Formats: sequence, structure tokens, C-alpha cells
Amino acid sequence: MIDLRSDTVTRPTEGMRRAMMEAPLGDDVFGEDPTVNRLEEYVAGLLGKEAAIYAPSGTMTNQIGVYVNTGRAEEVLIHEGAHVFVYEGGAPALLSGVQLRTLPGEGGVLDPETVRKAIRPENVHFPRSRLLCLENTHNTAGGKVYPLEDFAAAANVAREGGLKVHLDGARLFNAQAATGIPAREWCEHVDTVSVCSSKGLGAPVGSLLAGSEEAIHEARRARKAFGGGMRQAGVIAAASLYAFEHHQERLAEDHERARTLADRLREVGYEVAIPETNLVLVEVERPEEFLEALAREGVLATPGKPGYVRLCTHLDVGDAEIEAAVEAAARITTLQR
Ligand code: TLP
Repeated sequence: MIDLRSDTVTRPTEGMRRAMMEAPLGDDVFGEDPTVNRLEEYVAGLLGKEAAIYAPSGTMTNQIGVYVNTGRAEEVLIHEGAHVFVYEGGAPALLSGVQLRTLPGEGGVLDPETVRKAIRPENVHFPRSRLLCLENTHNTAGGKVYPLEDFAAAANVAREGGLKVHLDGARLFNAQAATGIPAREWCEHVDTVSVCSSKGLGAPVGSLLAGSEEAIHEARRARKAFGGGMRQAGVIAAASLYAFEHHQERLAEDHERARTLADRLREVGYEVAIPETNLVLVEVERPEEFLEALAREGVLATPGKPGYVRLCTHLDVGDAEIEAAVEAAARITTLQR
């Protein structure tokens, strides 16, 4: 099977497994795991923030980000296709008691005017607008990079209106690899940022939330309360550290393969936008039926936004698998749009 469902499906490399074997360990709930501590410092530095905290998943770091920046019954402004809104099981309501207000925007990008108009005036009737959530790269938009200027403009409008800003940067390093802009430049405009080592960077598990000392101190309380306090977590944190140290640059290879995949799918007749990073959205008539047929041909993919399927390149697929996936898709062109 060629697995293009997600960049989360990768297995740890030899070097990564060695790093895991050799990692010095301690109890991280006591703050005594040297590997976790090293990872947190490393990632805080990488993102230009005072501190960072390691957690099991991107969902947890996003939700801790929402929690530390908001209070009960407050409102979060967020793109209508955002992961935090669509794919996190309603957790902002469950864990933070906040209300999400979704906003439209082409390619996951919010027009600053749309943000400005959505900020509510102080009035007893209204929820308080407290947080703007942005996402880069944008998953449902097909791995689209949030242009830095547009990002800064939306964040500035929010901050002028007294809101905090959280960045879901699960694939922020893909944006860095695609543009050459250091990840930290987007982070300058936000209060908290989550990044994942378990996506394109290839670690088996793990995500970090970065922000001010104060925000991360609160995040430690939230992580414990949400059940994310882990003990000798260095055994997995070592894989994340290895991923950040060794796999940032190779993300460009995934982008190259995604472009090849898109080009070749177009050649065999599919409607495919040219991807900016590692997610390829293919327009099909009946996505579920298409995915079943593709699986019968030995290729796994997932539904994308409505009317699309998503194919994702990653560390565990090479040129041969990409070509084989195209040939598989070419055998089922009756389902193309
Ligand atoms: N996304 C997964 C699925 O949940 C859709 C995927 O395969 O793309 N933010 C963004 C932008 C994400 O794409 C994801 C994972 C997360 C957060 C959550 O990360 P995890 O899966 O570690 O909770």
C-alpha cells in the first residue's frame, strides 16, 4: 500500500530511533526530563519565544493555546476551514467554554477588514472578542502558505482591538521550507504558536506550544489538567528533537514530490491545483467512491474539503511511489471530474 493519507503516517528513521534509545530521561511532570527540557528550549529558540512546552498532540497544543488566551464565554475569531474549528472535536467548547466565530477567506487567509468588523464592541449583550486563531500552512486550503504580510495585517488588527493571537503552526516548517522565510517571522505577530514534530518532520508523536514565560507557565497547569503530563517523555521527545534538528530542510523534497504528483495527475486528466507545499487536493465527482477505488488500486488518501480528496507527500514516500500512485489514479479516470 502507498499511504498518502497524511504526513503523520511516517515511521521513525534509524537515526531517530538511535536518538530515542540514547536519550537521558527523568520525570517530566517534576520538570526533570533533560531531553524534554532540551527540546522545549530548542523549539522556543527556533520560534523566537521565551518558552515552550511539549505535549502529545497538535490538538492538545492548540487547545492549550486557546485555553491560556481566553476566559469562559469569550469569543474566538477563526477561519471557517481551520483545523481547530473543523477537526478538533468541539474541544474549544469542551475545554475552554469559548464560542468560535468563523470567518470566510480565500485559501485560509483572512482579510484584515473582515477581522476588524468581527471584533465586537464592549456591550453587555455581546461575548467578549478575545482571540484570533490563524493557521499556517492551511490544511483545508491544500497546504497553502499564509503570506507573511497578510498574516501580519490580520494579527495587527486583532491586537489593536485588544485580542490575543494564536497560530496553529502544525505545518509551519513547511511554510518556511516553501518560502525561505524563517518560521520565527510569522511567530513575531502572535502570542502563542503550536508546532508539530509528528507531521512532515517525521517524529512518531509530539507537538510544542511556544509563547511568553507567563503563557507557558499557565500552559503547564492546563497540560496537567487536560491529562497531558507525561513522565519519562524524553524517550519520545528525543525523536522530536532529532526531527527539528535533521528534517527541516528535507521538507522541500516533499514539496517537490507534491508538485510532481500534481503535474502528473493533470497529465492523466485530473483537476488539481499546483500545491505550494506537501498537500495535493484533487477535485473528484464522488470523493468516497474515488477513495475506495484508489485503495483497491493500492493507494490510500483522505477526503479533502467537500468535492476533493487529499494526497499528502512525506518522508516515507519516494519518486517510485509517486509514479505508482499516478498510475493507480490513471486506471480509475472514470471517476475524475
Ligand atoms: N491534521 C490531520 C487530521 O486531523 C486532519 C492531518 O492528517 O492533516 N493543526 C493542523 C493544521 C493539522 O493539520 C493537524 C492534524 C493538527 C493541528 C492536529 O494535530 P494532531 O493530529 O497531532 O492532534
